[in-house]
Amino acid sequence: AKKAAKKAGDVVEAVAQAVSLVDKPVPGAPGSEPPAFEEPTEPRTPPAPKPDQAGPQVVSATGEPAGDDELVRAQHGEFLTTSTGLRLRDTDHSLKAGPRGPTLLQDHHLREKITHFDHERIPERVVHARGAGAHGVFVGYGTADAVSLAEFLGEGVETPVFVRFSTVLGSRGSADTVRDTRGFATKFYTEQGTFDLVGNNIPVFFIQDGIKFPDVVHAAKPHPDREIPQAQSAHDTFWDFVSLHTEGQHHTMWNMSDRGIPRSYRTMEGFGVHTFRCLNAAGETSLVKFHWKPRLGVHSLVWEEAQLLAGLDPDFHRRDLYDAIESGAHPQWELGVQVFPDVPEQVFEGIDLLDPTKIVPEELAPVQPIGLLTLTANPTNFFAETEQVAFHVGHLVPGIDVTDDPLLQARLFSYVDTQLSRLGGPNFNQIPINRPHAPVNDMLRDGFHQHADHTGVAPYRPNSLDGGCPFHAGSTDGAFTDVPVTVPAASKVRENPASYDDHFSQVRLFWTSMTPVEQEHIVSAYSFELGKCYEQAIKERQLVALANIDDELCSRVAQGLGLPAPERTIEYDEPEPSPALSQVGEIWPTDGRMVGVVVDPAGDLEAVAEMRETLLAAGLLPLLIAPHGGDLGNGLVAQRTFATARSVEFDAIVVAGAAPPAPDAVPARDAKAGDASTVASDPRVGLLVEECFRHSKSIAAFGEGRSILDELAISGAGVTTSDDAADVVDDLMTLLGAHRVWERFATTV
Ligand code: HDD
Repeated sequence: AKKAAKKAGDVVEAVAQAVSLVDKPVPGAPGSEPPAFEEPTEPRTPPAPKPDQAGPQVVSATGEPAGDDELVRAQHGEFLTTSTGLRLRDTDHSLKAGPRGPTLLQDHHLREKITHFDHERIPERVVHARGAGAHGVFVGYGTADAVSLAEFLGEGVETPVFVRFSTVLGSRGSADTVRDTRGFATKFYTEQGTFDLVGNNIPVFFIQDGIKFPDVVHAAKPHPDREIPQAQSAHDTFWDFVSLHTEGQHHTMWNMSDRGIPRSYRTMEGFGVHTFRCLNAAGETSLVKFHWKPRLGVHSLVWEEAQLLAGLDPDFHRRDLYDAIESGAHPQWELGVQVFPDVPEQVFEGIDLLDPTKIVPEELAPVQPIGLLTLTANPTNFFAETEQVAFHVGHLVPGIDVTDDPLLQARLFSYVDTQLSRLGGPNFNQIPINRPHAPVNDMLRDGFHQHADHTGVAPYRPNSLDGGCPFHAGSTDGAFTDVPVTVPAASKVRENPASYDDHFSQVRLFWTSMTPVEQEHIVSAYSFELGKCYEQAIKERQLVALANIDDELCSRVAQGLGLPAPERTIEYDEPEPSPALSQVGEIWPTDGRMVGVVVDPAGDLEAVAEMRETLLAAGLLPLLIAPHGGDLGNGLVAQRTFATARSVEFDAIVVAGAAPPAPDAVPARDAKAGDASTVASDPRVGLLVEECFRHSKSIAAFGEGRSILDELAISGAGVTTSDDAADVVDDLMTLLGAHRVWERFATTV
């Protein structure tokens, strides 16, 4: 080693000489400063693997749990080895003919390392490529027993789950806060086999028949020539498709509403979208729609925030989910069902239950809670878990079956098929994150990436050589029963039922269910998106669709585009609004909400410390923003500086007491982090507060902080000030429960 070090030293010296013409010190050269950090020379006791590192339990071909040794692939052994377990002396230098000579082909370690690296990437998902996942637990309430015999829904039954949230359109590296639908896919590792509920945060879909999925996705993805825009629907091909294909108008309206820009994955509803068929222990069936209801309520960003975040923190939703779980603010959703009688026509109150472009308003069929999901742990390895998880609407358990919804029927094909190229073969259910927790005893054999060491000689039925195993299970052994639904005699056709022709009544239902402020946001979203289109004909055609939804909506958007508002072309019965669709008006828990606190190190730090404790005790996350990082005094540490903080990260802002500016202070237009205390005059404080005001967030100030609000002329609804920090904290909690200061938004609709 000494010899090698000497040689390395020689080389460094040579380099140092070679570059000596440039007047720069060479790190590591003889005589230069030693490096600040030394690499450890002794192996340390490796950290214990996290509990979730083991992945779901592996079950061998005989149904017996496999040994732990088969699972341990984590990086916690003492010595570096090759993939075949050979201990390595050096992974930093390739084997060469002399220090300056060519690299030798025989260097297996070099080739293994580079080859493996070259193949590290797998194709991203064709849709829903960008996502974030988490582990958790689902606990059944037992209330679903009347409709489903699924054991995991039984009272108190705990089932491990993995949930993946996603955007639909963007690539893996795209921003989280774009206007888009969000995926909400849940894998329940039940003892009767894996059940996947592969839903979205929007209860309807663009198309009624899965055969059109490639069309809608091709239209919404970036243009094939320039591959722009990334993760956006604001472009010609998307609006071309939905304006021609008016069954997409309902889903589009949801995307243009605040639902298209969620505040957090934690504050989204989830929907199974399709109607499913459930079977209870008495053999009775019912039709069911699944809903996830977030405990924190349904909340959204405002459009400007979403746009700013896409640049300032493209990982906003991913980070929010991760941080909330790490901080113990475990996100929760109740699973609920709307239940309908399983009548032959599969229609409820005139709504075709097999049409995935329709909802059933909660006022007509209440969502009945059947269990609670809590996300408790972040993935240990993003690729292994979040990237490799493979969902499938066909992963069902006894008691839950599919219906003939033609969108669902096509999905039943697509989800296995896509994994063949994405995960490289048919054995993706053997990947740890996809492994069932129920014993697996299939007769699927061989294929790429086969990990099971199957025993026995007869993977076929019937057989006598393996004792006739495996046997069929009866329904009393927990077998899945296909519900023997009668299919009416019919001709083979490529047609939809007539009920599918109503493309507008429920879009209007959604529009009329919104409060004025939500309608205002919808008008702005359509105006923005269509304003980004180039083709006049597309804008005009979409305006006709809007005219068929609502006159006011159409004329406001037309005005924004500078086009005449067209006449309505389609008549239908006026729908009854569904107030349950609105996000405004309720008060929700505030756990895990982020509060930015502007602190002046020269101000009243005792009051700040006290307020911080109160906010933490209430489950909120206060982040101190100061002119400089590090220690602020009184035990307080800055988490953000004026250079790193931006309002969009916070749900509310508090301006804590600041020392008054010196009488001759000049507004520090170019103030930087680390400058002397400039809180009262720093324009970045003004920007923080003004943006929060514009985005209708709650604002509080106490002590001297009030003068900063006065200076900025910030007052009115949602602005709370007091001498005493305790008063403003109380007010702030109440304001945050409503999510936004709704009355502050201007409305003209
Ligand atoms: Fe899909 C992924 C949700 C219609 C074909 N879909 C995917 C994911 C979600 C949904 C949440 C991401 C799963 C994950 O996190 O891995 N998809 C939906 C919903 C739909 C829907 C709620 C309508 C109600 N999907 C749909 C149709 C087809 C597909 C009609 C094809 C006919 N979806 C796919 C896919 C994906 C997928 C190509 C891409 C990656 C994957 O499956 O694993 O197979």
